[in-house]
Formats: sequence, structure tokens, C-alpha cells
Amino acid sequence: MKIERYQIDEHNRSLSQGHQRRFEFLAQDISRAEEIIQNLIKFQIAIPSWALGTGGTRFGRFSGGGEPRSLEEKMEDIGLMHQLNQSSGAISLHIPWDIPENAQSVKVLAAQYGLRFDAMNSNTFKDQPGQELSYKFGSMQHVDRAVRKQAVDHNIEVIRHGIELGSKSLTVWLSDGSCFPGQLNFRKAFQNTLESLQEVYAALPDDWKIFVEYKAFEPNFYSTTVGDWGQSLLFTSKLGPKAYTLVDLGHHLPNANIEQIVSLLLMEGKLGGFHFNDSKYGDDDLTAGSIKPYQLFLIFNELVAGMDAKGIDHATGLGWMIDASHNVKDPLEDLLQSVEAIMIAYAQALLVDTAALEQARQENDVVRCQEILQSAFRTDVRPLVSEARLRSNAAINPVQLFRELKVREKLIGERGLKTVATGL
Ligand code: PSV
Ligand code: MN
Repeated sequence: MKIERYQIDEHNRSLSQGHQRRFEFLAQDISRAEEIIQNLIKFQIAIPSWALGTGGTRFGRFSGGGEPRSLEEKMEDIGLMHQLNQSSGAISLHIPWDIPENAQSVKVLAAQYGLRFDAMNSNTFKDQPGQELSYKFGSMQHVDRAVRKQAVDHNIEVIRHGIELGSKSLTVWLSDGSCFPGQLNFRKAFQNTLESLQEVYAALPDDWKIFVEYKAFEPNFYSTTVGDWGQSLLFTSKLGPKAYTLVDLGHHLPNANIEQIVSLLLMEGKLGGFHFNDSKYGDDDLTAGSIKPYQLFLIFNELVAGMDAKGIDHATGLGWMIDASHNVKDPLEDLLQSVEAIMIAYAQALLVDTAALEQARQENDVVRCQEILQSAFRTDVRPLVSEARLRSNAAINPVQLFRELKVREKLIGERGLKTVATGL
């Protein structure tokens, strides 16, 4: 399915009066409105190929209709999203779920949809059909050298696919760890993992980055070998300058201060990538900003401050991706909501009066510090975000247009009601 330009224009015309009124009202009070809009226009968030089907839990999965059946259809879905918001112009692939059969034609198709290839993701957390050795007791940490080699070889193969597609980074998330006390020699597990990562690092092209993603729990529940940002930072520091830590919002223990983690990783020049989602209990894969929008704003506030302190380009300096796969919503509507929430938090962070905040900190004026942050957070910046979309020929209200155009119904018509996307 394709959305025609006139359909977006018609939608925008129908909403333009109200939008204009709200935008002008807001812009009166924001001196840097134009600069913020330009930042928003440039900011792109990659969509993972595994988030386009309805997610599941270990109790089951309720597939939605019209789920993409192939890599080409996944790109079609993200292409549709990108037409609606012009903010999701990148796709992140998981190998072996999305091995491109013909890299050249996949590249051509991606270019037609205006998509580039973001980080490549390897998978050593699941045994694949026909796989020689099992990852039941880990992959890069495994006691058996042959299993470790299999995991390393797989990652090198993922890099190879990425080179063909024009990607520039590899994300390694390991489920390695242990479920019971005594099961693992922590030091040996760390050393084995480090050696394996070093072998992958050696195969990385000069202009590539490797992101080491951490996760506190699941599927291992007693220990995780890359369990937190400290462990990830230890690995990435030992690996070298092409290695960075990746923060996934759902991978922390309850109440972790993620904004502080982000701030320090940026200060050390070691924050490379970011996976957005929201969660209540754990890695719940919920829509970004659906539960803790203030936390998302505080994180963005540190991201913006940290990137500005180092002169890092907001749009291209880090790998931005949504990593969510929920159970009950239409995946595309949910992803559109996540992108919107991310844009709102980013815009609010750009509103923060950083000079005044620094001054208030210097004076230990705690009340004023809070006032400054909350005045940015409580500003309804949605008209700025919509204006950025309008100027990029996207829809003023992407979810509304998605429904008006009956995108899901059309995808079901084309692909069928009973389709199951590869992924989680
Ligand atoms: C693990 O929970 C994770 O966040 C990693 O990024 C994986 O690559 C992704 O989800 C999909 O399994
Ligand atoms: Mn992730």
C-alpha cells in the first residue's frame, strides 16, 4: 500500500486552522521556536524490524491482521510510518530474522521509502533451526570454546550483511548469564565474553561502531553477564574507541536513575545508542512515554545537555531506536505514538533554560531548579512537533490519518488476516 501525497495534504488542510491557532499561540512565548522546529525536522528514530508484528508473552501471542511477512513488507510498513511522520527514516534489522536475500534490491527498495539502515542486531539468545550448538547456557560466555566461536562467527556474518546494506553499526545484546547461584564462574564468564567481543571487534570496519547493550534480567534471572551500564562500560572501555554502551530504557532495575547513567556515559564519550520504550515492572516493551513521560523528558534533558557539552550532533551522533513489542495495540499505531512521545520529550528538553538552570544550581536554589525543569516539561509542545511534520510534508496528526486512510484494513486486504511477522 502507498499513501498518496494529496491524501496527506487533504488531511493537513482539514486540520490546518486549529493547528495554526495553537502553533502561533505557543510560538509567541518561545524565542527559539524556529531552531527547535529545525532540530525536530532533522531528528530521526529507527524502527526495529521486529516491532511490526504484535508482541507476545510466554503465555501466548495474539497476532494482529496484516502483519508483514517478509523484510520487504517490513520496509513497506516503516515506509508508511515515515510518510505519516517523516521522523522514522531508518530500519534496524535483526539477523537471522531478516537476512536480505538480495542486498542490492533491498537497498533500492529502502531508498524508495526514504529509509537508511541503522544498527544491525545479532541474535545469540535463541537457537535457530538447524543450529549446530545450543545457546542454552550462554553464547559468548559459554564454557565451551566451540559455542563461543559459533556466536562470534554469527556476529561477523551480521557485520557482513550490514556492510552490504550500508549500515555502520552492530548492536550486541547477550542474554548470557545464570539462573541459579553457583551456576557460573562470574570472572570466567566475563573473560570469555570479553575475548569473544574482542574477536568481533577485530572484524569491525574502521568506520563502524559496536554497541554493547546491557540488561539487568531476563531470560536469566540470577545474574546477567552484561547486566548494567557499569559492566557494559567495562567491556566497551576494554574493547576500544569503536565500542560504545547502549542504553535500553526497559533494561534497568526498578527506580534506576537512567538520566544520571546517560549523563555520565556521555561525559565519558561512551554512549553510543539508545532504545526507547516504557515499562512498569521490567522489560515490558510499552509505548515510549506512556507511563513515565517525566522520566523520558529528564533523560532527554541529560541527552541534550551531554551532547551539547561535547558538540555532538543530536540527529546523527547517537543511534536512536525504538525497541518495543507490545501485546495489544496495532503495532504501527503504537510506533507512531512512541515517535510522537520521543519528539515531545526532545522538544521539551530543547526548551530548558540551561543558563538559568546552571545559575540556580550554583546558588543551590533547589526550588528554582525544579521550576525551570517543570516549566519546560509542562509546556504543551505538540504544536511545535506538528509544525515540524507539516514542514516536512508529513501529517499533522499521523495516528488520525492512519485511521482515516484505513491503513491496517488495507494491509489486511493485501496480506491477509492471519499473518505472523518474524521477531519476538
Ligand atoms: C532485549 O530485550 C532487546 O532489548 C535487545 O535489544 C534485543 O536485540 C531486542 O530486545 C530484541 O530481542
Ligand atoms: Mn533493546
